[in-house]
Amino acid sequence: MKRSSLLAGTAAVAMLAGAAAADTWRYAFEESLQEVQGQFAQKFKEHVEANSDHTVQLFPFGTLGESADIMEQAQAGILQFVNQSPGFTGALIPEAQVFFVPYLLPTDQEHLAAFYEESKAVNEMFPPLYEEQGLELLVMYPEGEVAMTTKEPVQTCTDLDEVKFRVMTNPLLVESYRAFGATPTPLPWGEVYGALQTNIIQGQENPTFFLYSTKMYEVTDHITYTGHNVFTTALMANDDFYEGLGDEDQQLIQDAVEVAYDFIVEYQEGLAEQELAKIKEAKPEMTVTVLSEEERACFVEAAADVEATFIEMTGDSGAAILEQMKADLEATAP
Ligand code: 6CS
Repeated sequence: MKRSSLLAGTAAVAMLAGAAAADTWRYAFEESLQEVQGQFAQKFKEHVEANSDHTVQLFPFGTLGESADIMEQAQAGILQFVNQSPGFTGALIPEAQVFFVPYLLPTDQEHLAAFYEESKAVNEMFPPLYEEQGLELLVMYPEGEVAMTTKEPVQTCTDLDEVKFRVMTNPLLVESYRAFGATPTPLPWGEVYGALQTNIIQGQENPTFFLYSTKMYEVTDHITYTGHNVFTTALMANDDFYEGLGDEDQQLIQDAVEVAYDFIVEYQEGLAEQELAKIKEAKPEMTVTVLSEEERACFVEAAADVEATFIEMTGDSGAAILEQMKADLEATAP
């Protein structure tokens, strides 16, 4: 081959390699750009784009369907990244339902931040389980304590009698609300506002910022903090995509995740209080109740049954994760 055509060929290969290196990565999440998952995603994008030629294309809630749809798309490799909470992933990875054992996670934000970062259960035991589903688990992070919003006041478990309570499509979450005395009704998020409006359901749970941003106060009248859980979420990559990347790109992703994690922990300081004040301003008649220890007793009692159900559902694998999580929580306690 002539030297000139060899050089032209080399240049073409370099160009192609360059083109392949400057990819567009599609990243979907379950919330809007202004909500916690959206803030995390924007930080991730910012870091990737500032430190490489890649572009991250963000798909907020609704642009590609419901949570179940974006998970399917990520597993199929149509999306490179998906942020989905174990509230939905638990239907795919039974052990991920551990995040719905009531009163397992603390509500203290500092403790939580250290837990997700350092937990052996989260960072070593869960990744192989996600891998079996074609997913690289990149990080888990908290979105705040969940509160119930209902049409009637809730002071104790019996107040949930006959209440059709919306839960994410997660079998253990269904069992939790059954144990709390309600009639659990699993629904995708997109149906919740309408179902409350038409009285198909009479309650739902979510972190405070989400109660404000999604206007849950328009279709419910009472907010109750039982302290039974914190909303956990997770960022995953399609495993084939991730494994096919070079070391440099894998490191770039790990760094972007770390930057976004630190950012989102700080971002949420005081967020619940701030968003609750906005709810009160928008609807002064909304009642806000923090249950006392005595009032929580029946929810705490129910938690033991839910934990037993979790172990029944997941066997030795789930039991080992639960035990490790408890040890990790103890080790990271302030
Ligand atoms: O309840 C849900 O389904 C939704 N909650 C939050 C806080 N984020 C996304 C999720 O789909």
